[in-house]
Amino acid sequence: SRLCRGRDFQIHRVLTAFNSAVTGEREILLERYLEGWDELVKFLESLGTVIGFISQEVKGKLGVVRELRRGAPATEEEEEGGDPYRTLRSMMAHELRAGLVDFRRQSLSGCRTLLRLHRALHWLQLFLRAVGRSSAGDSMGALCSVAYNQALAPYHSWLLRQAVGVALVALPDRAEFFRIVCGEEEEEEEKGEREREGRQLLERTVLAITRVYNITQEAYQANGMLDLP
Ligand code: 1Q0
Repeated sequence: SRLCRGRDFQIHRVLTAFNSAVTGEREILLERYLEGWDELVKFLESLGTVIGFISQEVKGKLGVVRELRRGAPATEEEEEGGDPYRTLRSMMAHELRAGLVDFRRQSLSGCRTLLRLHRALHWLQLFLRAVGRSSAGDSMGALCSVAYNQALAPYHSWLLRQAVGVALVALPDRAEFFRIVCGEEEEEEEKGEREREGRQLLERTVLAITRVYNITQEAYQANGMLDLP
């Protein structure tokens, strides 16, 4: 069932990954960033087949960045730092230097690929914040689509927006959502406690994601890469 597969997902792993993705020098460690997404994919996969095309899309993007990373030997100038895909900024510098970033057409760069994940992280930030503030009976689909319309829809075709609208109808209700986030409650009386814990964890996760999002946004802005095709 949905719940059994959902047990695999651990929100604290999302929190840990995104927290440890940021270094003291405000660098984003790509491996940690991708690990945060790996955990989010588990959540998506627990939602079943209608959402399937969304988790396929995310897995595809993660695969592209990892593939580029595997295939990129450090150039001489980069030798010192080793892996050019270690951090977001080193990836940007490396891909710009290697001429991999195309500002006019679609290309297969880590920069344009991660930009898609970055926009999706904006959606997630808005959505989770709304979930944290929601009350019993609120529709997850509605919260989701408000965030979607703000953060992602402007970058999607009309056809895709319709498909997303259909997929959102299949979202679990709020109670099940919190069950996935907090784990299953054994006793009815523990429910309130679980929800408080869940909300707290959600809040900390939103903060971690927001920090990663803001630093990433600055880096894209500084390189004039916010609109990469
Ligand atoms: C929880 C429900 C998820 C609802 C997802 C909202 C809408 C997502 C729409 C995704 C459409 C994907 C189809 C392909 C789109 C691409 O064309 C597009 C652009 O790429 P490109 O190469 O064509 O230029 N790709 C994207 O825009 C990437 C979008 C990925 C969206 C992924 C969002 C899913 C995030 C999921 C994490 C959910 C965890 C929530 C709960 C955590 C626990 C508290």
